[in-house]
Amino acid sequence: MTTDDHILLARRHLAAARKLTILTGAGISADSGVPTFRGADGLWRNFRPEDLATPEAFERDPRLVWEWYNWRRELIATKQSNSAHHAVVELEQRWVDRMWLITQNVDGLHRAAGSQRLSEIHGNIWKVRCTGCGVVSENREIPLPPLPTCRLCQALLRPHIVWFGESLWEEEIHRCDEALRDCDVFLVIGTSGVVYPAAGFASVAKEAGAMVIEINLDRTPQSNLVDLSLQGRAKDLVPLLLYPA
Ligand code: BJW
Ligand code: ZN
Repeated sequence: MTTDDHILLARRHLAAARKLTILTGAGISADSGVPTFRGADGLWRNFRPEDLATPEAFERDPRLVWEWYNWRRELIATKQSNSAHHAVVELEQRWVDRMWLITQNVDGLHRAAGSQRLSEIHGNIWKVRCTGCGVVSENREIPLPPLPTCRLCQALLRPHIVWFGESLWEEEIHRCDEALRDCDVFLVIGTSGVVYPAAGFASVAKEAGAMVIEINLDRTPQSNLVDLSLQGRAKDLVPLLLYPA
C-alpha cells in the first residue's frame, strides 16, 4: 500500500470514530524548528540527560540546569506552532468534547495553536514550581544569577517539568488512562516511543479496542504494534487527515 492508501484508510477510521485520543511528541514541533530529543540534531546529543533532566542533577548543580532551560526557552520563544498543531486544533473542534490530546512536549505550542482539551504530561517549560511549597506559576523570565526563589517561602524554584525518575502527576495520568481506554482511534504523532509511561499508551489503547495510527518521519519501536503507520512529516500528513473520507 502507498502512503496515499494509508491516508485514505486513516481518514475512513477517523470518520467512523466516536472518540479520538491523540498523543504527540517532539516530532510535531520539529516542523516548527524545535529540536527533538533523540534525532540527529537532538537535544541529548550535546548534553547527557542524566546531567540535566533529573532531580539529582538539579540538586547537584541548579544553575547549570537553569542555564539549559533558559537556552531552550530562548530558542522556543522564537518558534511558532505549525500546520500539524493547527490540524490537531481542528480535530478537537470537530470532535467537540470527544477528543483528548496528550502531549509529551513542554514547549506550549499546542496551547499557542488553540488546543484546550489536553494533558501536558511532562509539564510546561514556561511554568516554574517551588521546591518548598509546591506552588506552580507561569514565569517567562528567569534572569541568572541569582537563582530564582519563591515569593511566598523563599525556597528555590525549579522548572515545572517531569524529569527522569520522577512520577507523573496522578490526576493527569488518570485522565489519560480514561482517554486511552475509551477511544476508537488513537493517533500517535512524532514520538520515538521509548520514554515511559507514554511508550506504553499505544498498547493500552490497542488492548482496549482502539485502532492505533502512527505518524512519524521514520519507523519506531512501536511501528509493528500499530494498525497503520504513516511515514512523513507531521506538518504534511496531519492536515491531510482533515479531508473527507
Ligand atoms: C518527526 C518529525 C517530523 C522528527 N514529523 N515525526 C519502564 C521501563 C523502562 C524504564 C522506565 C519504565 N517506566 C519508567 C521508566 C524510566 C523512565 C523511562 O522511560 N526511561 C526510558 C528512557 C527507558 N521514565 C520516567 O522516569 C518517567 N517517570 C515515570 O515513569 O515515573 C514512574 C517511574 C519512575 C522510575 C522508574 C519506574 C517508574 C518520567 C519521564 C519524563 C521524561 N521527561 C523528558 C525530559 C523532560 C525534560 C525537558 O523536556 O526539559 O521528556 S525525556 C524526553 O523524552 C522528553 C520528551 O517528552 C520525551 C519523549 O521524547 P519524544 O517526544 O518521543 O522525542 P524524541 O526526540 O525521542 O523522538 C522524536 C520523534 O519524532 C522521532 O521518532 C522522530 O523520527 C520523529 N520526528 N521529526 C514527524 N517532522
Ligand atoms: Zn514556595
